[in-house]
Amino acid sequence: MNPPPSTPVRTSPEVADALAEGRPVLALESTIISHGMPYPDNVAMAREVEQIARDHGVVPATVAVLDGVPLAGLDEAQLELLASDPGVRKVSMRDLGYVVSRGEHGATTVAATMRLAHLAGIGVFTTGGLGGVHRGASSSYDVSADLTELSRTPVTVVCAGVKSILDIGLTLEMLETLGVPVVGLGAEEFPAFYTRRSGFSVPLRVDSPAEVAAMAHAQQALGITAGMVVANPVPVSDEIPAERIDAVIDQALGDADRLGVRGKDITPYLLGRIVEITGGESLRTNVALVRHNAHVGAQVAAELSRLRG
Ligand code: PSU
Ligand code: MN
Repeated sequence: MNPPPSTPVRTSPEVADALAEGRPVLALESTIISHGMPYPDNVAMAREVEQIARDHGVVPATVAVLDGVPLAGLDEAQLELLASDPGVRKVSMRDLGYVVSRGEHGATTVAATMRLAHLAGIGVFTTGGLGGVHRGASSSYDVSADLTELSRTPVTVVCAGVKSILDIGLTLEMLETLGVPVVGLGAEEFPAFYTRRSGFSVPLRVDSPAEVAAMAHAQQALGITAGMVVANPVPVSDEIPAERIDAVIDQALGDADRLGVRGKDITPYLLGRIVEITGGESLRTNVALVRHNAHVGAQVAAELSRLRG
């Protein structure tokens, strides 16, 4: 039964059983593990979000490529490897064929995780933050493939918005152009990851995971192939005030510029630098918002499986 012959993604027995029986499954990404947080906080976070899904009666499916095999559903040793092996490549859409053909290890970004989740038959995915349009994109052309993938793959992505290392306004405009709905969960303002404030209104508002699931279900009924962004603000008790984190981000961006960091390395560099500058405070906020997103993602997955049941 495993792997199912119709999909190129190898699902763990637990994930395969849940999918076959129509029980809810929640996809989780791995770039956040390998390139988004330091060891061992990263592996602790990865285990914790899996447990949160289970506590909601939802099967977690962390997605990655190991030894060239696309996987949905990892065991302890595989999570540990992703968290600690410096040879794990950051894999976005353009990189998938490369790592698979060479038998390498890859940690999947939002874009690549969405695609593999969809291929495996998983419709809901939780992460921390999305990629988007970088500041200065008018000259660098640096726009994350996460946005393109959201336009063509019907997976609901629960996140805490996007960081102001990106140009939030342009990211929202681009998502609108691409036909990707962005819904604020219980929020009028689009959240900026570390803070609930961004200065931008959220285009659409919903107030429960059930409403999110109903919307994903309606999109499917309409034959819309785009995914959806659920912006779930960081809990008030965990947020870093906007003015404080903005100053830190400006400092980190300045450092990146001086060092000439760009392309796929820019987001991992900035995340690491922000942890350094804040003396670990940003990491605690990052873990807290991922946890919060996992609770919401699990509830959306449960509601969606009920609707599709
Ligand atoms: N934002 C975060 N943490 C992350 C990322 C973004 O707060 O780990 C990762 C995600 O995997 C996202 C990727 O999909 O960075 C975007 O990278 P790029 O801009 O190179 O597409
Ligand atoms: Mn980029």
